Amino acid sequence: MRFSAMVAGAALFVAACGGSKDGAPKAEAPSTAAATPPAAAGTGNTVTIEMVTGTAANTFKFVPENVIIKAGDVVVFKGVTGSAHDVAFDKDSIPPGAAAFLTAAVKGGPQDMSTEMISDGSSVSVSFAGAPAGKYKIYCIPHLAMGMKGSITVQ
Ligand SMILES: [Cu+2]
Repeated sequence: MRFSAMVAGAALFVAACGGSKDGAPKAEAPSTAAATPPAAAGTGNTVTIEMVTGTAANTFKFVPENVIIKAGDVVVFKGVTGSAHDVAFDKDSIPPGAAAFLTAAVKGGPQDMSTEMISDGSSVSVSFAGAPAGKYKIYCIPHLAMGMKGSITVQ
């Protein structure tokens, strides 16, 4: 609403100036230019989250467990040690409006918003370009019971 009001105001301002000059109103051109949304801000940074199996029995984790990124960053989930892991986004905790983004960006797993199994040495990258800001909770499906969880906060 605020953006539309600004566009209307700019158009009126231009119309007032242009109209008094030569009698030909020029209100149309600036309104189309102003309607173009700004490009999604993104740093293009890459953040790696390793998926590891600890030395103690039944210890599986994301390292680091919690990361903070900016929209436009890419998160690489890398299998490092142990059995294969996957990454599932917790549908019940994602930010408003994030479902469509995640459904399109995270695929291949046994449920919506989850990746295929990632074995040692391989990785899956997820671009957060266009991701709504907020906290995204993640977990590894086979190791959820063992507490393999984490979060990605998009600023
Ligand atoms: Cu796992």
